[in-house]
Amino acid sequence: MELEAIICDVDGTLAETEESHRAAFNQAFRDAGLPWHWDKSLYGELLKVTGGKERLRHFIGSLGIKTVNTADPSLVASLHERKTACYGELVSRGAVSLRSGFETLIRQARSEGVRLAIATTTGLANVQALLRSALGTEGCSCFEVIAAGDTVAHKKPAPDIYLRTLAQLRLAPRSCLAVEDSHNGLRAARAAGIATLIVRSTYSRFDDFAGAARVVDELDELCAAEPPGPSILDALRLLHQRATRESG
Ligand code: XBP
Ligand code: MG
Repeated sequence: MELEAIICDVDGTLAETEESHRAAFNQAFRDAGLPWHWDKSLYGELLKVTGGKERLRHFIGSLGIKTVNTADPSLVASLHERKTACYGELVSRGAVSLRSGFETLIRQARSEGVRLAIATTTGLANVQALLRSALGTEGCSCFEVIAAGDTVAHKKPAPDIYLRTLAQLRLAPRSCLAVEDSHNGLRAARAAGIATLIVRSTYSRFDDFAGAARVVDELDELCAAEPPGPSILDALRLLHQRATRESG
């Protein structure tokens, strides 16, 4: 079966964004006068909960009822709004760039007519900020579908965001390949019936990737340098072909 579309996750996959998300959460806490700080180790644990608002709710819940402010129902919304603004500023200042190989893949896919889409947990504003900063003003138009954030009822590991992306592309799961970095992302894509390539990220390095079509540390690993191997896009086509053949 021919590969018709590549569906990319954003956080951890297209770019190593999580340190900027973490910095933005911490800035929002400081701005609100809260004595909270998420260090790398705590953030690694908190990442098991996908979605910034959901992560905040989970963290506040874990503090217990005695903590000040936590009874305020608008706390999560206002912290997340501030966090999103801080993240946008960081990204527009160039704090985040695309991971190795993705710009090449995007160019190859566009020139060879393979459709590109995004299925992510983060908000649309964050995706747009990243694509503009990394690929210029036309960055967003590289992706035919951008399915983001709160457009679905259940975030990853639920398949909802992938099912929405497939519906918008009007494609069957078997004609697509997902590119993800995390266990939750893999579960979401697989539950939607999509073969999945894992490009491990800083925070997901030790996740369980059973069920992935392949696991690499960087996209360029897919094409051996000597002798000249396939292009990244051709390597993805081969991977997709093999994965769909194996699944019957
Ligand atoms: C990424 C996330 C995101 C970001 C925060 O998950 O969980 O929530 O950490 O973004 P995935 P928001 O890569 O699996 O899509 O604060 O905008 O939700
Ligand atoms: Mg991710």
